[in-house]
Amino acid sequence: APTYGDFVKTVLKTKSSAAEYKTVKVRANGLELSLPVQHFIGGRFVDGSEGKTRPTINPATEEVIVDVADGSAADVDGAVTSAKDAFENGEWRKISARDRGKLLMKLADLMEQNKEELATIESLDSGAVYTLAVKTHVGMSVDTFRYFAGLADKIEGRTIPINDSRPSKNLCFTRREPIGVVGLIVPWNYPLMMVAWKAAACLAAGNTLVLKPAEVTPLTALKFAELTLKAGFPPGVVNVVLGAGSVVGNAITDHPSIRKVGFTGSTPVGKMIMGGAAKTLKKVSLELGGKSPLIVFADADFDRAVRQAGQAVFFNKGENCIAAGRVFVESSVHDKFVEAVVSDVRKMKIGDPLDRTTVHGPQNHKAHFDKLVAYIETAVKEGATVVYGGKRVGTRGFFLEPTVITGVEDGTVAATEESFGPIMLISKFETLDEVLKRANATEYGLASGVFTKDLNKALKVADGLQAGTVYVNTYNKTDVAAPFGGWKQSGFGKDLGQEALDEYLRTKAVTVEY
Ligand code: TAP
Repeated sequence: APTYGDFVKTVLKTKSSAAEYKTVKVRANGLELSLPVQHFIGGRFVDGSEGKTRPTINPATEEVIVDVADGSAADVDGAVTSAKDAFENGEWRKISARDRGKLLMKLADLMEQNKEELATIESLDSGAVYTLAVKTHVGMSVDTFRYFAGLADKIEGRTIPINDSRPSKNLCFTRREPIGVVGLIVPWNYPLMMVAWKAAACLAAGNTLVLKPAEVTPLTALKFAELTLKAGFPPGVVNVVLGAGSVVGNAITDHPSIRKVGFTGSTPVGKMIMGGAAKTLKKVSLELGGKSPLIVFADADFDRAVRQAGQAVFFNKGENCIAAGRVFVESSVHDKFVEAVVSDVRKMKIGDPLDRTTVHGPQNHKAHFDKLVAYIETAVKEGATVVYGGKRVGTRGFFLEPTVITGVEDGTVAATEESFGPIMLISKFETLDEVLKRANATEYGLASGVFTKDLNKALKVADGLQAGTVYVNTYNKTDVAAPFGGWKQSGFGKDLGQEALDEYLRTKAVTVEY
């Protein structure tokens, strides 16, 4: 178990400056962790204007890890002022695109060098299983920064054959320019990775940013800030303000000098952000909730479908935006499928996320755990059957058994609302047309999957599914190079892939007469 330390004065010397700030030392996972706990504004860790703090809780033990700053609208304003100054007057806009890419690459290298520490902090703060945190939470964050580092000097405009003003001639070309100060608001399920998915594209495009991590998982965002300092990012390019969505998030959405908000979170908050951003006509991109269907045909490679369906639902304790929210199984193999899934789930080791043999850790925080318990109760009230799990594990920590539920009727709360937890809902189907219709009968459209050996069926289903991502004979195969984002009320705008850069750029058309 971690031991909890006192404030320690930390001095970080970089080539150009020396920063002095508070950290808290924590021992966990055989490591001495050093946790920054203040806002990061203008290249310095600082207390908030109101001096308020709030605890961040370890979901495996329910103990306080550390107290961190709790910000205000004034703190956001300070961060925006720094970000604006860095964008308009600082070194950031003067360095070449290639040097910007090098800084991002350096940041990725530092993240990789510190991956054990980052993954341990993620595990303590979010309950992520350590082995997964190393590979996905941190590993994919490193890959994301490397991918966008490589794109920084490949942002190109076009030359366009407009009509000449005869007898003169005209040259028209476009420049792809950064937008300016960008606000990033991220959730708690992959705290560092959600920062990386947005910040890497945002910085590669040349913007400066003000980031608000989720209130319940602030710690890796602060380590990220510390690493930008070590990498040598100019002050004000990256700013982190901690605090509540209703205060700090709201202030970001409202701030007139922020020209774009990149948001990942729930659909209701996404709508509030879009409404708020309308007041100053900010550009927004929204990665929102999902209820992703996974369709298993009787002719699928059965063992693979069972294994992958388990991953599709239980990966990261179901706190995965693309988690398969509903599994449709062709009726002839339904019972066999349920049996096989339950047999796999039984073997999942639940416990301390830092233990290398654990595969299922605690849910992220108490409010979320309580919501999941209520969700299961609702499903049962609606007539569904819990065939496995559904109960709390132990009395300390927010551990929930991986749960398998059958007999979910279309149109019920369970069938239509996202759980965001380790709950597999299985329904039977008879025909392709029927299942496609049922799979699309949701306002969400984030991801989807289909398992079949029949190429025709696979392609027909892939054509018909209304979702930003379709997986065929696989699931969760997210790659930094592939665009990722929802349709319908799952939002708009892509993270990852070259398309993500568009979210953080604006086009200028320049016309010359000669
Ligand atoms: P939200 O409640 O939407 O929170 C997301 C972020 O928005 C948090 O930082 C939150 O701050 C902030 N926020 C809350 N109210 C705000 C407001 N009025 N103005 C501005 N910001 C505000 O979601 P959650 O509970 O953290 O995450 C679960 C949901 O996120 C699920 O629906 C899930 O599907 C979705 N999600 C989607 C994806 C993708 S990629 N589509 C990925 C992860 C999660 P606090 O710190 O106060 O909470």
